[in-house]
Amino acid sequence: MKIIAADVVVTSPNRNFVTLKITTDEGLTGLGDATLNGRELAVVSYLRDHVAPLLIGRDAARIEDTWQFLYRSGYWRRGPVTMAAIGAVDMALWDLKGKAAGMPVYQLLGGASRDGLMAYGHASGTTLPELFDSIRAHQEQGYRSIRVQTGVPGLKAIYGIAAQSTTGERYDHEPAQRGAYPAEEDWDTRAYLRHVPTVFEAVRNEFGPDLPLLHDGHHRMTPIQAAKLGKSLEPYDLFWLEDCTPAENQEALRLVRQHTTTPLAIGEIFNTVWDFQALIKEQLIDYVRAASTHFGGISPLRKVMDYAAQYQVKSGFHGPTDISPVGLAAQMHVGLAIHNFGIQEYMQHGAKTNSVFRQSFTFTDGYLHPGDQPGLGVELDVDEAGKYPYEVAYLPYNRLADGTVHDW
Ligand code: EZ4
Ligand code: CO
Repeated sequence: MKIIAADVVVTSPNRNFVTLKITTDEGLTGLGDATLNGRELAVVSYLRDHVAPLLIGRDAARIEDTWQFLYRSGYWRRGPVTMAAIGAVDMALWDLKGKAAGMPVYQLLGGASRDGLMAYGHASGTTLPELFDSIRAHQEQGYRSIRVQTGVPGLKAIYGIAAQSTTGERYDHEPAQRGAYPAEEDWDTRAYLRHVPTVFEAVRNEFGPDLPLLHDGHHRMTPIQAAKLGKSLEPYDLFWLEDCTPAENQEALRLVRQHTTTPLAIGEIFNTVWDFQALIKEQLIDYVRAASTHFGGISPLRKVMDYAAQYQVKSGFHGPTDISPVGLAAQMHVGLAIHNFGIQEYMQHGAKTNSVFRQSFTFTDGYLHPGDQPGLGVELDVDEAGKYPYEVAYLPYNRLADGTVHDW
């Protein structure tokens, strides 16, 4: 099974996506997600200029060898651009292997360890009534676990508050915004730390003790602030507190961990297993937030989870809308197969995205399943994709009241 073509497809139905399509001499095609939100074209160039030419003529069956070849022969290893490109190749080769075998990828990974993947959705609101409506709307869609983000009094625009759709069109271009310059948002950590516990108290009073609740700190706190938040949220029994400190300094989690029993999740911007090495070994986290797309694909995701299993650390793969349906399917196959699955983030793509990416996964009563089509179970409609050319879009950024740039 030789690779005869490796094409990069850029499309922007409800948001920008980069997809690698590998074709074999037997006429099979495999897909990989290479979407890097706000920096998409860098990965397009990495793939088109430096990876695709190396793939032609290679044996598509050699997934591990191809991964190691791309990772080690590149010399300048790691980083989001490199790992998104390698990840797309890895996913496409697993897709091809499944199609060649006539099996869904999870069967090749050892078969299902469960019937479905518990998914959490993103509820948000600028006020409590808006937030409660959003939680109820998610429950009506079947979600059994909910991420809660709210506005903070005094702050205008902050991460995680979805624009309320009036057109029925989903908001999945967020948090990136179309336009040639990043939008500016404001931030005040003290106001946030005061407000968030009151929100969780109100949510618990309204929805009871049972509903799993999650929260994303989005890298904005210092270790001692994060420790304080974790402690103040303990009465509300969170499923997890995510990205409480910036991803670069993993030692920060040691301090947070000493002070709170609120479970911790991190890793959506991590690229390799080495980023998790100390965090898992020292049992400083409870959930691995990596995404197949930004972590080098299915192969390394499986490896980090097998390592994490020794320490009872579970999965909580990153599933915002900037992970394409291909990337989402890839991590669903891993989640179904591994023993130490925790939860899967699932934001849902918009109708146009779903017309470009034909999917066979299901979402029933709050549980995802990747489906039983051979391979990943996602097909790309290239004609439909061609209707939506790339549009420049950037993630927002934060400034404090005095104008200082802050983590967003
Ligand atoms: O901000 O995917 O948990 N989810 C997140 C996401 C990230 C975006 C960045 O591209 O933090 O919303
Ligand atoms: Co996050």
